[in-house]
Amino acid sequence: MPGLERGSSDTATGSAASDAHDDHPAQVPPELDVFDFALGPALAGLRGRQSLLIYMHDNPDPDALAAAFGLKRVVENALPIKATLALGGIVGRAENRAMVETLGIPLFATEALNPAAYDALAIVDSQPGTGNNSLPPGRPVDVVIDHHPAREESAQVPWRDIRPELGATSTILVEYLRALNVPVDTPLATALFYALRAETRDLGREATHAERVAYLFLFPLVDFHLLSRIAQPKVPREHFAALDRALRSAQVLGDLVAVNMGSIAYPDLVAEVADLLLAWEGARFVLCCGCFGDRFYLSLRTEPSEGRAGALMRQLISSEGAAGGHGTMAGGRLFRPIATDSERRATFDQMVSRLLDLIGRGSPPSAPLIGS
Ligand SMILES: [Mn+2]
Repeated sequence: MPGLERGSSDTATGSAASDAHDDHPAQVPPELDVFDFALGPALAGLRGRQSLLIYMHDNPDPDALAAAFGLKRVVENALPIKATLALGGIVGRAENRAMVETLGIPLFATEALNPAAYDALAIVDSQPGTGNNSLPPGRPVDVVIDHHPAREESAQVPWRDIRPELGATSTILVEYLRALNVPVDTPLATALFYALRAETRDLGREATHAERVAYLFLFPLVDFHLLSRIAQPKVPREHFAALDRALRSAQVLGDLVAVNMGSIAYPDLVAEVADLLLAWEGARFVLCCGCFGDRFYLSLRTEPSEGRAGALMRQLISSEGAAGGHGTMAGGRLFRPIATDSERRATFDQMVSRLLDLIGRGSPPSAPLIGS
C-alpha cells in the first residue's frame, strides 16, 4: 500500500502529493498530482475496521453516486475492508437511474440496512447534521468528503476532506484514485466523468482547474457509448406529462421564474425543471417546488452573476427544513408534512414572496411563462 506509506511519512509541511509524483513522474505531470489532503493518515485511521457503510445525500445526484462509488474503490484497494453504498430516498431522475443501471453501481436501500452491523461510517457530497441524509443519528461518522461549506458537526470527523472551493465531490475522489495509483476501470471512470459533466454543466458552472484536470485524466478511460446511454436516457410518457404541467404552471415575476409542480413522481424532478427553465433568456432566478408524498421539495437556480443560491435557500427555509447548495444551485425540503393541494399552494406562495424579499424584488406582477 504505497499510499499509506507515503502518507505516514508526511511531515507537517509535506504532502502525500509531493511524494506521489516522484513515484510516477513519467505518467503524471507534477501539477496534476498536487492536492492538500493527507490521504495516507486518513486511510490509516480506518485500519482494523472491516466494513464501511457509505452514505450520500438522500435522492443522490450523479456527483454523490460517483463519489460514493469512487470511495468504495479507494478504501477496498487500500485496506482489507468491504464498503457498502447506502441509498437514502430514491434515484429518480432518468439520467441518474440510467447511470446506476448501466454502470452497475451497487446501492442498498437504507431501510434494508442495519448500520450497527458496520464498524465504520462515511458520507460523501453531504455532511452530518445537514438534514438531507439518512445517517443514523447519534453515531459518530468516520469519513466525510464534500464540497459544500463545512459544518460544525463535521469538525470531529477523523477523515474530514471538505473543499467548498471545488466544483464537485467527485474531483476529490479522482485525486485519491490517482494519488494511490488505483486502477480506474470503465464503469468507475464513466461514473466520475458523468458526475463532473452533470455537476458543472460541462465544466461551465462552478468548475475549477481541479475539475478540468480530473476531466482530462478520466477522458481516455471513459466509455462514450455508455455515457451517451446515461446522458440521453429513454423516459416514460409520464415524464413529458410532468414537463408539460411544469411549463404550463411556470410563473414569471420580473426576473424570477417560479413553478409549483404540485405532486411529483420523484423528488429530483424539481431540480430537473429548475435546470430546464434557467435556459429562458428572461430568467435570472428559478424556484421550483413540488411534493413527493407529503414532503415539500424546493430547487433554486441562479445565473452565475447572482451566485448565492445556497445562501438564499438557507434563508428561505431557515429552521423549517433542510437546505443545501452552492453558488448557482441549491435544494431544500421542509420538515412539516404538506398534504393537500391548498397547503401546497399556500406554502409555494409563501416561499415565492420570501424569495422576492430576499432578492429585493418587492412584489412584481405575475404572468404565465407560456400560454395565456
Ligand atoms: Mn456535489
